[in-house]
Amino acid sequence: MSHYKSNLRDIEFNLFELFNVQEYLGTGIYEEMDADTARDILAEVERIAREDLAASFVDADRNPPVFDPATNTAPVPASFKKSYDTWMEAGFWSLGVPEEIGGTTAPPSLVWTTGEMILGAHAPIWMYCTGPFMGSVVFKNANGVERDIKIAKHMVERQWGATMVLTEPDAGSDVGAGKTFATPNEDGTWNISGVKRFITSAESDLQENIVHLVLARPKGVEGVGGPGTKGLSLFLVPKYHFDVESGELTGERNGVYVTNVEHKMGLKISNTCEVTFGDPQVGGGEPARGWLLGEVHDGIRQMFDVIENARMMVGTKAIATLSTGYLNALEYAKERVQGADLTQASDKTAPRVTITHHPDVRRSLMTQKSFAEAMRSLVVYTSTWQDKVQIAKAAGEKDELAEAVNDLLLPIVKGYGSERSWVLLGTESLQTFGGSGFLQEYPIEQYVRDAKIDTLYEGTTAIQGQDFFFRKIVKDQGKALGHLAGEIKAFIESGAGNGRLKNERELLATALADAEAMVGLMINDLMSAQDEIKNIYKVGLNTTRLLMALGDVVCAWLLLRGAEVALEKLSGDTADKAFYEGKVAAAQWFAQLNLPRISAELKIAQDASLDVMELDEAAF
Ligand code: ST9
Repeated sequence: MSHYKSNLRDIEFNLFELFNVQEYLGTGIYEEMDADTARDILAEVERIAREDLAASFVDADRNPPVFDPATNTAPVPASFKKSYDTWMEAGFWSLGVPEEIGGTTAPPSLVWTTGEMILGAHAPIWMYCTGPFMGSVVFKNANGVERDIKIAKHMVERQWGATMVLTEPDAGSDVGAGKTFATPNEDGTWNISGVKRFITSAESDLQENIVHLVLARPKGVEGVGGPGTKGLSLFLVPKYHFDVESGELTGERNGVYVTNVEHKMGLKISNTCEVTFGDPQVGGGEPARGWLLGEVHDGIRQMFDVIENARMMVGTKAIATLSTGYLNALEYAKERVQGADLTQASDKTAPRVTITHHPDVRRSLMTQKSFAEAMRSLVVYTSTWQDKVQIAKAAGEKDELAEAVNDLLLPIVKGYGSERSWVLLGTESLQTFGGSGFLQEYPIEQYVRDAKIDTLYEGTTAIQGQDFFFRKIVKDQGKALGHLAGEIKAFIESGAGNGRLKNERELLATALADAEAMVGLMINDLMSAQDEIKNIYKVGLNTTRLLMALGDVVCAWLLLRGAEVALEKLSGDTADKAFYEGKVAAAQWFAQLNLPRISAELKIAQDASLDVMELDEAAF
């Protein structure tokens, strides 16, 4: 039986009942992708995810790749290869990749909802198969250079692997501290030298070739390669050399070798590699040759095309895992008989009941359900803004508002989504199983181990909090936040829910006002830092708090919007009564339990003092 429990009903609710994507599916650039086609794709992906991709979930964890230093290889187990091949043969990986390089036009809202199911069933399959997606980034940044467009096409058509190569042993969050450098050759290629760390999918036996997208500092050219991220350029460095015209491998190895594979807490099938470039002592000692993509010093901007997509992926992965964790916990709770109903607790002869009868188990299950469904809505809502960006782009326009709102939401999806999911998986989903949750007999312990990384890679939660405040609010001059707050206020004032959601709309109004006050407070602290620089620490003490608080506000709002739709359905004839009642209950639960806490968070933010920063290190 599959470990993976999908929630296709709720995915379709979000797409077609809440956000109404059918209004633009089947039209314009999505002419070939109407709502029926999208539903068929979702149903087939759900089947493949549950039956084929989930099949190798346990084996891949128990028998992870072993690094062989003699050959610099780390092959994956046969079970995983079978799942991977099934996914590649199904062809849905091409959704969202531009048609010009061999992909299939699809709205991001469809890409991320199919993505939820792959990521929930077996995330590393998605992570190993992102070569064609990275081909899109190469295509986008090729600046019309034929060579790079051809490389992008080979990446798609030949289904090569690809990696994002930023991190170094001493340059993690601080990418600009990277020392890997690149020197130009006369033939237009560059030689890359250095050691990178924590590189996902840099080695496996799944693809014929891997193209590494490497940030390095150009050297030996006057005036380039300065310090920080702005001195970095992006290079395409293949594992094997190939003929650029045909894509055929030449048989020559490039001097880029995996020199270690990390031993990790979870997500073990996903090879996390140390990669050494151009070291004469490593492999055959060949130079690591690559091509510069676009212009020098554009590397960090180009790499953020990858990072933004990867941050969305990580948040979606975490949330997908919470959803299947909850549904596994629910199934167990419905069957597990333990103890008497609390109203009969003193009667030792009272019948024993399933644990769903116990108040604390109901509290836990509804907490899991409400967060899983809230954050799914957050992912789908965010992806509908990406749809708008894509539609405008296809019309030769730029939807600046959609770009800014998407940018604002990304750290919430990634930072808030991963934190809430990982904590709830450990404290609630696993806990529902009692001691059995600690056993490998059930999937939850692996979910917990596999989901922890989501708060760490692609920018830790601290980085997400800083990005959210300094870049997405302050640098944006509050435009996207102002728009979002405006939408939430319109909902609060709308009378949505016909009286049934009155209390929750009031809770939302207070929480939004508190979150806005927190933003105001932090902006004041930031301004005052111009006179007293240490006040910047007060901002730094609150960035993660603000991210989590606004995440709660946005999630509550999205659930309440869903509840409004559900109440409308319940007012007529519906065969789906339990589903819609569940939507209303989850929204009310989320609002009642989480929104009042934002007032306390504001108070904590207001009371932030510099004491902790002034404390001697020795006192810690
Ligand atoms: C990793 C791998 O963790 C994990 C698993 C990967 C799984 C693989 C799967 C990948 C799938 C991906 C497929 C892709 C396909 C795409 C398809 C598309 C259809 N937003 O603030 P400044 C830029 S890898 C956008 O001064 P610092 C911007 O250009 C490791 N851009 O930064 C800016 O210039 P300007 C992950 C942003 O102080 C410039 O950077 N590592 C954003 O120099 C400088 O900005 C990390 O994530 C943004 N949010 O450097 C690093 N932010 O201002 C975490 C910055 O002129 N660290 N830019 O516009 C950080 O993010 C740091 O904040 C820092 C700071 C490095 C940016």
